[in-house]
Amino acid sequence: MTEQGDPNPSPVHYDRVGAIAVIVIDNGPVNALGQNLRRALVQAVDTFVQDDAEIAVLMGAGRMFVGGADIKEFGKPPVAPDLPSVIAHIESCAKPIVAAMHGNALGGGLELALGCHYRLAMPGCKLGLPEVTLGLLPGAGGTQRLPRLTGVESALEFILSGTPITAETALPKGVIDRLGTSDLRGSALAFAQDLLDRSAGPRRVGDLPRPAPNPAAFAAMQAKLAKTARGLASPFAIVKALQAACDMDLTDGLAEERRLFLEMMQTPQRAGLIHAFFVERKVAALPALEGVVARPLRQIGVVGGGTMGAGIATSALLAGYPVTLVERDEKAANTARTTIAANLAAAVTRGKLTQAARAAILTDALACVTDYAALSNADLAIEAVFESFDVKTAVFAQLDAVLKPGAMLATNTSYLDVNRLAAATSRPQDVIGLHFFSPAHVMKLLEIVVASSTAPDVIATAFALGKSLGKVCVKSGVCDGFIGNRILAAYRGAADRMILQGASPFQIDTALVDFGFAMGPYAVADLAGLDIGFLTRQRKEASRDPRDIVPGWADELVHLGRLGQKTGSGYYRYPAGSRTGLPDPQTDALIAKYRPVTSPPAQAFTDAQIQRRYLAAMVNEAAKVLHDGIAARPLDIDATLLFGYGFPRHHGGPLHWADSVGLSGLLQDINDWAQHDPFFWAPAPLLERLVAENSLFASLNG
Ligand code: 3H9
Repeated sequence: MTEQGDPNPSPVHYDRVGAIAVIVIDNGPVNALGQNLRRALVQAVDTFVQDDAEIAVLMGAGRMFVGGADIKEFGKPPVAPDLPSVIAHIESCAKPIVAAMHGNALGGGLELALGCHYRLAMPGCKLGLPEVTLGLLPGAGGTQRLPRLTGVESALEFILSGTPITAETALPKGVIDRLGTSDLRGSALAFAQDLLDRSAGPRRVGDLPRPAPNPAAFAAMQAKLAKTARGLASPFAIVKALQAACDMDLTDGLAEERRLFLEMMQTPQRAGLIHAFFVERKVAALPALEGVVARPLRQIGVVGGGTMGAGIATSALLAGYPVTLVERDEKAANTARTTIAANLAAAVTRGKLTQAARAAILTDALACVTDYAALSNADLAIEAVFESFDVKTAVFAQLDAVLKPGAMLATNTSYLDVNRLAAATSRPQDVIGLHFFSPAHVMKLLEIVVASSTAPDVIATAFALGKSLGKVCVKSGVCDGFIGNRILAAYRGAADRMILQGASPFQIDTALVDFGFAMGPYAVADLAGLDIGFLTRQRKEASRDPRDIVPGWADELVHLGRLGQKTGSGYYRYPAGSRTGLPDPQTDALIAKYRPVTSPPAQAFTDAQIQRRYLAAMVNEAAKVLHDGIAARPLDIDATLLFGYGFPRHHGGPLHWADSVGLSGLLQDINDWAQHDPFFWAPAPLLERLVAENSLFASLNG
């Protein structure tokens, strides 16, 4: 515990208020239960046992009670004391201990509170067991103690969802005993005093009877998981642990939980999910921007009110920015307003906004106009007009003329040369790319495309904006497609090549769904509309390398009017009104015409082969993107694919996946495929270097 002037202050403070001992966890930023803290907690309980205090309250300093076990320790050998024994030490204490929670009580944090004898939480405090989102299960008694309090069905749903509930919701469920009032310490002391006045002794959740078994609930959950958690391990381990809670006494149930927890800890899924957790947080930490002050952002302008522009405006409005949207005429401006109003109504339905707040936004914060002059006060204007260099430069010229000095110009282009767009203005230092993904108010990824002329404080402002919009921001350099669409072109190319060699779209999609993608590339193409790919191919025609292949079958589908879901057929057939595609023999017959009759012969691919080629193409191109300096770190690429392209989170991102399966084997395969198709499968120099050095992409994350 803390000694004054100690250079290594203890993560736990102990003091007394009369007969009440106050134990404060102080291990910022999230009071994670690392080894030092666990040891200090045991010492604090021992001090409490030995002194004459009659009751103790346990609370957190800073923003929260406890954010959970220390995730940074995972994957390393466990160090004593482990969390289950710390909690057992607390639960077995002969004098009562009260947990007083605020902010967050997550994972091991909530389990710690469940080991205490009484629980109070401040209004709005979030209580959750999010271990499933990390490929784990609660491993410090949560699966055994929680169902003793709430019943097994409720605990099963809560733990499998991983989603926290508020203190207000937790109270009637019996997870907490009391809601705090104004301040944490005052509420905690008042509760402890009440307990003292009632001579309340320790009351152990572990002493409660086993929860009543509920075979129907288990069967229903198993059936649900078979569909929703296919390929994942930890949801099924959670079900087993809760079954143990019903079937075993506390000691055996805890042992079974620990066994399952340690088993999950060894899975690649756990490593992938925890990599994704850290990537999401590290991606915006750019050493080059340290100390750079962002420009003020009070008023945002958007040009273009189509799906993308309206989505960007919605996102900014939801974050509290006033937005002025410019359209070319009254009719278009009204349509944009209607789209935004509908987006905001959907946000109300999702519980993100109140009706009153929506009404206030539409009245006070949004202006849809036709005159660029309305942007004279904007600090940033984002154009989201038709994807053409000429159209966008014309819009930038108008913006350049009306925006005040120091105001930023952003383009939402998904492939145009931002360097050239910037050079066409009088303020290239103020120009940046903000590549939102559709729908812009929903999708998490924001590619921040930095031109060679962009000023550092403009980059910092873009990151600050993205953070306030709740986006995962990735810095990209300028190239065709930036990070994400450039890599997408490569793995789509690999899929098309497999089609030429005998695989069907259905087979490819099925194999990739099996890998964990929500949809395969051909189902996605049908959803987006095949005309989009067609236009991209036309755009690239002039610069296409003659050695590249063109999926003529995709062009032919477009010529036949098979544009995907919106026309009832594309790669798949969509029976009236259905959004689920059925494999279509006509598509297969059409594709067959494009396959070479002779070399290389049609191949039958296994699912594993399809997955490996698709991912190898992704990794190879990602290594080229890194080598070219378009992405600064492998984690930027993992974030891009995870948050914008549906890469399955439990694989951690393509470069984490590559490290985990082994780079030398991947390079070997790429070299083998290059024998037949040296143009497409040219190995990335960076991949070759990493293999030669026996190194990993992770070594480049800094
Ligand atoms: C568990 O508990 C297992 C047990 O059942 C059994 C054990 C035997 N550990 O997110 P933020 C870092 S599993 C280590 O920006 P916020 C984070 O990386 C765990 N570090 O703050 C960041 O570092 P940096 C179950 C952690 O206010 C900094 O703290 N718990 C941990 O937006 C600030 O984080 C969870 O899954 C951690 N547990 O959100 C909860 N958590 O500054 C995971 C955070 O270097 N955590 N860091 O980038 C969260 O959901 C959010 O961090 C939280 C705060 C809501 C707590």
